[in-house]
Parts: sequence; structure tokens; C-alpha cells
Amino acid sequence: MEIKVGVIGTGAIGREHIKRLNGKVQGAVVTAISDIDVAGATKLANEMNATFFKTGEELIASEEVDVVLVTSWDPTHEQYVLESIKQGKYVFCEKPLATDSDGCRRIVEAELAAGKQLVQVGFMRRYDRGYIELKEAIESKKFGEALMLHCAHRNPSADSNYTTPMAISNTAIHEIDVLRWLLEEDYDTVQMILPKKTKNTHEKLHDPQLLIFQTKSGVTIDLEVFVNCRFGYDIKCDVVCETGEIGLVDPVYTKIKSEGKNYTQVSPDWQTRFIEAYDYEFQLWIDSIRRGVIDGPSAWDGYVASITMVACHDSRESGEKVKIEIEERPDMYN
Ligand code: NAD
Ligand code: ISE
Repeated sequence: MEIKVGVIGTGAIGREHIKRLNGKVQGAVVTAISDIDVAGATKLANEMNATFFKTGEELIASEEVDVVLVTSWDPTHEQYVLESIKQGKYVFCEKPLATDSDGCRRIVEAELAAGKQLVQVGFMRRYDRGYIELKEAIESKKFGEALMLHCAHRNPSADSNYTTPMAISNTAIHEIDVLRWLLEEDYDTVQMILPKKTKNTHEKLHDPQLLIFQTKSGVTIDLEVFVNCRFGYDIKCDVVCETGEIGLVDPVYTKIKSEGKNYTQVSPDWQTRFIEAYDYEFQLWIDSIRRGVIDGPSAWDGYVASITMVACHDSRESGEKVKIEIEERPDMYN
């Protein structure tokens, strides 16, 4: 029997995930959708033979829905995740889990009260072949201990609703999760630096931004977030070890020779850059639901990311290095 998925939020990534769940992922079918854009979502529901629900809460409660996928705007995530937990349904929530650490904490508390892991967060980089290979190399200690990481998260452009804090809450949140997963340790401190501003930004966005993390064991990470870089979607992670360096390469399958040049292209967007990671992420999510054991990025991981994010905001305000304090992880997440 296919697992019936209800999707809340049918914008860019919602539609991508619907296509993937219906077309690529084995064992799942999207049966219900909801969006505040009633006209657009009703049209989509008709095209794909799914039921449109006026509110996310009605969708979550429906018998037509076994599990929930939340792909609406960031500030709406918490309410739908909490409602899914209340209804005892598995829920996949795109990042961020909630817009602040109090919201993430409420979700962790609700899940602990439910006594079962129901939530998975959309930190898809853990499913990217490049990051998986980096993790294997670090764990094997083939090149000795990891000492420093040089990372960048670049987007071609950001719209006028994208503000300075979103460089962390909406963008760097991916690295905040994947780098602690890669190194298997938490951060100790963070310091933010605001470099010279590009002319291609607007008043409410300081772009680029630079973050320097120190992990508990002393690994130093520099992370550039530059969301108006203009040249493409560019993700860098170079791990400097004692006797070698391992780094991500852009997944390219062709090269171009033309007009005296020989080159490869930069990925244009997140859809292209991480397409295989998203496919793998969703197949494993559906498989884990069948087994009844969620083993992807948890609500706890979403919470830790949010605490780290708050420390980044504090450091941007003060210019100082800020300590990142995280409580002991509850047993359910060990
Ligand atoms: P989008 O603006 O294209 O789509 C969001 C949709 O949510 C819109 O159709 C909007 O009408 C709908 N919506 C807003 N409030 C709602 C509500 N209360 N109930 C139901 N629907 C509501 O945005 P997007 O780019 O698709 O991003 C959606 C989410 O996915 C964001 O949280 C974003 O951070 C995340 N995202 C993750 C990745 C990733 O790489 N993992 C990539 C892109 C976006
Ligand atoms: C977007 O929401 C994503 O999650 C992308 O992966 C990220 O690169 C982009 O900055 C975000 O806005």
C-alpha cells in the first residue's frame, strides 16, 4: 500500500517535492494539498487528482492523509508540525523547523510528550553524495584529524523580502546542520563579521556575511554567505586535515569547449545542485516511515540549529565571539 502524503505549501519546493513523491519515490502518493493561494492550489489539486483542503489543520486531520509534508513559508512551519504531532502523524518539515529557538523547543517538548519521533527536518545536504564522501573521509582519519573547514554558500540573487537575519535562518542554517553532522560534534562559539557590502543588495540586507565557528574540539570553520553573487548557485566545503585536504566539487556531467574556452558550468539553483540529494532524502523518509523509525535529521537537530542561529544573530549585533550553549540531548534523540 502506498503511503498517502498531504502537502502544505505548494510553491517552488512544494511542487518539486510533489513531483518527486509521485514520480520518483517508491511507495508514496500525494493525495492532498493545502495552500493560502486557493486558486493556484485548487488548480494543482485538480490536475493531479488530489483533494484540496482550505486549511493545513483540516488536511492534517483528514483520513486521506497518512503523513504530512510542510513546505509553506518559514513562519508557518511550527503550527503545522505541532498539529501533526497532536494528530500522531509523521511530518517532514522543510528547514527551518521554526523561526526561533522557542518554537523549536516547543516542537521538541511536544514530541517528547508524544513519546515517539515523528518529525524529520529538510536538511537535505546530509543526503548529498559529496557531503557523504567528506564524512566518510573524516571518520576514516585517512588524512589525520580535520583541523579547519573553508565553506561558502552562494546564491545568484535574493529578492527584496530577504533580510539580513535570513542569511542565517534561511540560508546558513543548512551548513549549521550539515557541518556538525559531518564532524559529529557541536559548536562552541561563533563570531560574525560583516564584510564590505556588494552594490547588488538592498537596504535591508547586508550581503555578504562571514561566520567563524569553533567546535568543541577546536576545529575552526569559516563560512561565507553571499546571496547576490550573480554567477550561480555555488556551495563550497573544503576540509583541511593533518595530511590532506578533501573538498566538494560541483556535480557536473559535461564540459564545454567553445570560442577558445574550455569550461564547466556553475549550478544555476538549489533544485539542480541538490536534485539527487532530495530524491534520496525522500526515498529514505518514506522507507523509514514504513519501518516506523525516523532516522533522518530530527526535531532535536532543528532545535540545535536554531540555538546556533540565535548566537549568530547575537554576534552580528555585538561584533563579539558568542558562546553556544546547548542542553543535554534527551535520550529519545540518542
Ligand atoms: P514559495 O514562496 O515558493 O512557496 C511557499 C508556499 O507556501 C506559497 O505557495 C504560499 O502561498 C504558501 N503558504 C504560505 N503560508 C501558508 C500557510 N499558512 N498555509 C499554507 N500555505 C502557505 O517558497 P519556497 O521556496 O517553496 O519555500 C518554502 C519553504 O521551503 C521555506 O520554508 C524554505 O525555507 C524551504 N526551502 C528549502 C529548500 C531546501 O533546499 N531544503 C529550498 C527552498 C526552500
Ligand atoms: C532556500 O530556502 C534554500 O533552502 C536553499 O537551499 C538556499 O540556498 C537558499 O539560500 C534558501 O533561500
